[in-house]
This record gives sequence, structure tokens and C-alpha cells, in this order.
Amino acid sequence: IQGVLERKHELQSGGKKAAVRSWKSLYTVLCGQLLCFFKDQDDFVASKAATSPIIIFKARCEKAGDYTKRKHVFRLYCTDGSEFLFLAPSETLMEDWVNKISFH
Ligand code: I3P
Repeated sequence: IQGVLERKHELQSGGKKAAVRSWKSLYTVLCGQLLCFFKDQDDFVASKAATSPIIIFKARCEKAGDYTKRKHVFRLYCTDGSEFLFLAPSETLMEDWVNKISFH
């Protein structure tokens, strides 16, 4: 699965509150046990990553029911204690991302 998601860093590894907390639009690609991030699809095709990838091996992913400011948001809990919110363009796409990340 791949497509544009907005991403917000909530916790750094170890569980410390992330310093940069703004939403960022990223072309996101699930590749095996990695989530990879690009500025847009052209950069993906050119393999020009925008940020480091996130390792999703054994990560937990679920709809962020507690986050009520925006719709179609899911949360990723990584094994290093870091946490990210992702905003999908629709509820269907959000469920698709959650299922594919959870059962990759
Ligand atoms: C952050 C930005 C985020 C906001 C976050 C702010 O400020 O406004 O949208 O999260 O709030 O710190 P900045 O752009 O200056 O980094 P929400 O959209 O979830 O409110 P937070 O620190 O309470 O998470």
C-alpha cells in the first residue's frame, strides 16, 4: 500500500514527548517491515527519501479513537517506545492502512 498520509510525531523512542509535533504530508509506502516516506510520488520513484523509515516489525497499529481533533487518524506504537499519528484521506483508506500494517 502507498499514498499520501499526514504524519505527526507524538513520542520519541523511549517514550519522550516529540519536539517537532506539526502534521506533515508525506508520500508513504509500506514495504515489508518498513514504512518509508517521500515528499511525493516522483521522489518515491527516484528513491529520494524525505525522512528515515519507521520499523513496524512487532509494532501495534490501531484507529486513534482518543484523537478527536481530526478524522481518519490512526496511531502506530513502535517497539522502541516511539509513537506516531497518521491521517488518511478517508475512513476506508485508514482501515486499509491499519490492516496492512497490522498484518504485514
Ligand atoms: C504543533 C502543531 C500541531 C499540534 C501540536 C503543536 O505546533 O500545531 O498541529 O498538534 O500540538 O505543538 P508547531 O506547528 O508549532 O510545531 P495537534 O494538531 O494535534 O493539535 P501538541 O503539542 O499539543 O501535540
